[in-house]
Parts: sequence; C-alpha cells; structure tokens
Amino acid sequence: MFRLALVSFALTAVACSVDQSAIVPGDTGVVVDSGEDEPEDTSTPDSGSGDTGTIDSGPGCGPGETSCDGTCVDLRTNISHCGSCNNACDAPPADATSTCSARRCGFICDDGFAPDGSGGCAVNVCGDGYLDASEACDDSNMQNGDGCSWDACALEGTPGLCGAPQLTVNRAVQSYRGQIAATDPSGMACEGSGQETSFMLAVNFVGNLTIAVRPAGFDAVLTVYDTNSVPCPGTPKSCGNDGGEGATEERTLSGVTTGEHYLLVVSSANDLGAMGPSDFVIELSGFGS
Ligand SMILES: [Ca+2]
Ligand SMILES: [Ca+2]
Ligand SMILES: [Ca+2]
Repeated sequence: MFRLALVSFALTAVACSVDQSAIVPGDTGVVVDSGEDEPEDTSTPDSGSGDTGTIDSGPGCGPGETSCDGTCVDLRTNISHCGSCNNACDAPPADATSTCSARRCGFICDDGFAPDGSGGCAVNVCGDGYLDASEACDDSNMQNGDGCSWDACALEGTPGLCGAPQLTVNRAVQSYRGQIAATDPSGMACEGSGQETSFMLAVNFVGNLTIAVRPAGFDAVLTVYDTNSVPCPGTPKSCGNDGGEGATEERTLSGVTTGEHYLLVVSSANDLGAMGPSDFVIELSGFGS
C-alpha cells in the first residue's frame, strides 16, 4: 500500500513539471528515452506515436558540438561552420578539396598533386624545382648523376671531393632533404658543438649562389669552406648562425664560377645526441650572370 502511494506521488510530481500539450500519443512524458537529452523534452514533440528515442535538435549537443540554426556541428572541423556558425570555407583551388581544421579553413591537394607555392595545387612532378612531400630532392632538371636523380627525385649520394656527397649547382632553385646524424661530430662547424653533415657543391654556372638551410626545429649552423686549390676541406669562407631553434640560416656567395667547389657543412649549435637524427632542407638558388 505504501509503495503504491509512493509511485502515485512520483507520477504526480513529474506530470506537474511537464507540458502535457507537447507530448505525443505513446509518449508518457515521464520516461527519459534512450538517446534523448534530458529531462524529457517538453517543447518539441517527438515524431510518431511510438517514441523512437531520436535525439532532439537544440541545446543538447554532444561534447565539442555547437548548435547552429538547430543543427549540432563541430566548429573545429565543419567546412560549412568553420570556427563560427555559418562561416563557410571558400571553394578550393583546382585539384584540391576544402578542409576545416582547428577552426581554420584550408585545402589539401588531391592525390598526384602538391602545393605549388602560390596558393594552388600543381601536378606532383620531379624536376619542377618544387620539393614535393614525396621527393628527397628536386634540382629543377631531368638529369642523373648530379646529386638528385631525375626519375625519382632521390638523393644520389655520389661521393665528391672530401668524400662528401656531391651536388651539382646550376642557375636554378634546387632543394635537397638532409639529416644530421645523432653521433660522431667532426668538428668542422664554424660555431656550436653539435653533430653535422657535409655536402660538396660543384658549381656549374657563373653568378651568385644563395645557400639556405631550413632546420626542422633544431638550431642550425651553416658553414661553407672554399675547397678550390687547397687540400680538403679547404679554407673557411662563410659562417651562418643568426637564428635559434627552427630558424633558417642563409648566406650568399657572390661571383662563383663553373668548376669551383665549396664544402657545405650543416650542423647543430647544440648537442643533438639524445634527440636522434634531425632533418633539414637545403635550398640552393643560383642567379645572376
Ligand atoms: Ca617536384
Ligand atoms: Ca638531377
Ligand atoms: Ca642558428
């Protein structure tokens, strides 16, 4: 008798808090259905006579979601509501797909295409001078034996003077990926105490040569030796260590001539022994006459 009275009291109490006009046939209004936001929705009738437990639109969005015009969206990744409601991302450039990532619009190039450096996508080609993600190098030509193969844009690593892999430098933009070993510093850097990796630059044009080293996070040091008419490694010619971790180091050699050789040493200002190999990109730009 006592239990019956208790149930009756509970039903009465809940019924008093529910707008009975919004409850459809079959929905008693006292049970929170599976999948519904709670408490029982009193403003929007559920569809059908048998409540299927459909999640109602409105304020009850899931974790990380926001209600935009009654639809739950994730502002971090939704290209129609990127960063804020109704902020639709622009149409992508040709051969690309729009993206919304971390609340910011962007695009990714379709398979077989890569960023062209000017806001679009271009066919991923070895020899176009642009260092695509799949390429270890791109030296703007379709020749083998110059340090970067034409068919696969792979580093050839052929030893040159001083036993360092030789890169033939033309009047073009040429890019190469390199890696500093975790061990065995040779002490050839102009500054710093870290490990290093060397390349022999064989000049094949007349003009000026800019050497840029772009490190992946570490503090790079760029050292150039003049290796002409003297024993290896030659005499120190240029030292670049202007920036800290992740900063590009850049130096220009003026008035270089075909047949000259310069040893490029890429190193870290600090000991990277505990960090493992560290990646960098060398960009060589030959220009002038
Ligand atoms: Ca390329
Ligand atoms: Ca080549
Ligand atoms: Ca530096």
